[in-house]
Amino acid sequence: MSEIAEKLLAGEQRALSRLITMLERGDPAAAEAMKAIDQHTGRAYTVGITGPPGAGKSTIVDQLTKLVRETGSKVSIIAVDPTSPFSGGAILGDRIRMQRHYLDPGVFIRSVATRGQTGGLPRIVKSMVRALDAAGSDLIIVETVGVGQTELGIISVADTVLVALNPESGDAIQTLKAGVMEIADVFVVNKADRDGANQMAAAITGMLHLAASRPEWSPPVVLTTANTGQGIEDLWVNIQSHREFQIANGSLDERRGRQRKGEFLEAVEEVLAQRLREKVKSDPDLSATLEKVAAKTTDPYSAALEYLGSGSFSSDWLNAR
Ligand SMILES: Nc1nc2c(ncn2[C@@H]2O[C@H](COP(=O)(O)OP(=O)(O)OP(=O)(O)O)[C@@H](O)[C@H]2O)c(=O)[nH]1
Ligand SMILES: [Mg+2]
Repeated sequence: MSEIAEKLLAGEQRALSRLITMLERGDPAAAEAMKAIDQHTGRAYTVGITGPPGAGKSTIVDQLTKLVRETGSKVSIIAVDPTSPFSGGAILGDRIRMQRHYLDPGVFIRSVATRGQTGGLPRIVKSMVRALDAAGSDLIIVETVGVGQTELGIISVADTVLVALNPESGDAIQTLKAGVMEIADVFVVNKADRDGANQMAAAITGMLHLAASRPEWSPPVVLTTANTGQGIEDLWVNIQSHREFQIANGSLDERRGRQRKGEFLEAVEEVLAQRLREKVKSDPDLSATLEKVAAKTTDPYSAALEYLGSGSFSSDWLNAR
């Protein structure tokens, strides 16, 4: 077994940090360690939290962490930050929001910058969750911001998805329309100290009745005032209920299996896309086809099918490195 995997499984905090740094750098040795720790994952519970900017997600995470730490459980927090690597605004905000946990050895906090990258959740987040799991975290919380693919991508890693909204957020209905309704396991109406929290909760419940997409689990709507801690215990009780529900009916294993299948397909896509980019540079047949498409000698879609059926696209292409 790789040395770093061995140390990580033995609970060495430094090995965990080192592996995550290796993952961030795309170090090929990280893959070997990930392979070795895979069989040692599945014990941790992963909670995702998403919602519009400023909804209070980090404040909720901070309070949940405080609550769960009181039971002695180890908590890890991954903040997925969509800002550019240069602004660092959200990361700085999170540091202030969660500073009371930075000196606690039972809490691990790491930010992942998406650097404007579009598409689902950065793949590194899934690897990080597995590494944290194998290293002995009991609860892993992943925070993502915004409405879009990254936000919906939280479903690919979380056992329970929390969607945080605010009473005044006029974008709430918009948010719910953007596919978030389908991924939420628990709704959190945060900033319940402001006007309209109950109406907001009722509106969400109404929409859930209309959609009735998952009759077996109706997502509860929890009111919180995260900066005072009000409602956080209730939220934690609802997260645990969802966990127990999924364990009892076997859907947790199913969910995790689906996530792993998705990750496999994503990895295949990623490698194929990478090879295609290399081919565009090096394969004269492909360059000739591209020129024909550009000159309207052939249409793009037929040309693509023809190329895929041609000798150029052979096992040789697939095996190319
Ligand atoms: N009045 C009120 N303010 C709150 C509440 N919860 C959080 N806040 C404040 O709302 C602001 C944003 O909170 P964050 O926790 O940083 O929100 P976030 O959703 O993590 O923000 P981003 O990560 O930047 O999207 C902070 O100033 C918090 O102190 C609440 O329940 N009531
Ligand atoms: Mg935040």
